Amino acid sequence: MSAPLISPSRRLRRTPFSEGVEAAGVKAYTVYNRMLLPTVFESVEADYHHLKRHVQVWDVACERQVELRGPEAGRLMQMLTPRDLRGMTAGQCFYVPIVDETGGMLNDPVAVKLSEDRWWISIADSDLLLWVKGIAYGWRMDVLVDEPDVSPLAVQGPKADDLMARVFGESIRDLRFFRFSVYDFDGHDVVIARSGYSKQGGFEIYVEGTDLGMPIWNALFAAGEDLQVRAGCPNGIERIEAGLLSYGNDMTDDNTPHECGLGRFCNTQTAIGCIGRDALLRVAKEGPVQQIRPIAIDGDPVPRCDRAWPLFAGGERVGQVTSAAWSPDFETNVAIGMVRMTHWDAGTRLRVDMNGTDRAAEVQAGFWL
Ligand code: THG
Repeated sequence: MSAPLISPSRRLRRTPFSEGVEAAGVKAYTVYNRMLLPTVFESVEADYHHLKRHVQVWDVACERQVELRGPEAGRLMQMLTPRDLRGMTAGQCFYVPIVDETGGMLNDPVAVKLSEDRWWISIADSDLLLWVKGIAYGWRMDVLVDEPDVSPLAVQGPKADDLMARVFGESIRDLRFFRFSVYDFDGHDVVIARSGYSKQGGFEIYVEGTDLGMPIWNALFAAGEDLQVRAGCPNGIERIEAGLLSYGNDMTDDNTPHECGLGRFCNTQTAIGCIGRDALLRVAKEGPVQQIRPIAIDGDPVPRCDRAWPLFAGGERVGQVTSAAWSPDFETNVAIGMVRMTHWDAGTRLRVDMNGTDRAAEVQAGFWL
């Protein structure tokens, strides 16, 4: 069965790396922040095995930056998230839930503190820029908010350190997790963080402008031939095994961070001035009544999960599966679901309705990676 194509247009933005992605034989894209995001090169399974053994270069330019610049940048950043940012220094990245006034998730980006008065918010797939601009304007804050032309390029996999050391120098091996530093590429300063949307280890290069895009892409491929470097993309199987959540899939603005299992990234008591504080203090006190859980689905490989699959116990609806894939390494279907408190204990047996086909499933104690 051949899937319908996506019609290209100016509205669906290309990236500084699109030329390289196309030359590498991209087979499928999704749309993320109105930008093309590759989803398949060889096959999702072949890409998965390669990611876990070698090293891949990912065009994740769709992780757009919302830049905050000015004397009140730090104050605005703290208004946006219930995570306490007081201990965060320039050079650090923080995974930060962003919530609205009801405590509903608006995005789950990575905040990059470039300096006291300059931040990047590396966003997931929702129009966060409009929310941030509205808040800054409404509060008459002394801060500029815009989307700079900054395109992350991820280098992920067990050989990422070796590849990056060849292109950016040995010192990059010393970079710690969720820290960034500035490295030289051909006389240009580039911000590089040790981070990325996989559990295989690696880096994210924040490429400023378009001109350096293909030169950096090409340098990585030229340096990594013997490391079997390939073009890749966030992998649908690996990220479920790892429990990395996908905004719009696994959570929406109907969910609180606590429901999403992101309570550990909230310090609502001490995050003074954050939007949604009262609402979150309530849910933090009572505890959520449903929460994200790893779920194994029995039997043969499941079809693509492109809508929520209801979860049942007996005749009662107790939640939904929001992401699922066959895992070759764990030889089971791995899934992420939102499950009601009454049925979220590890070992609970459930039924999942996959677009009309019923299957047995079980709540797991933890994610697979
Ligand atoms: N990198 C950058 N921007 C991004 C993503 C990214 N924007 C979109 C999307 N991914 C945002 N979502 C996530 C989800 C998980 C993580 C990062 C971004 C992540 N989580 C780790 C974990 O949960 O184990 C580590 C969190 C921590 O310890 O702080 O990395 O990938 N630039």
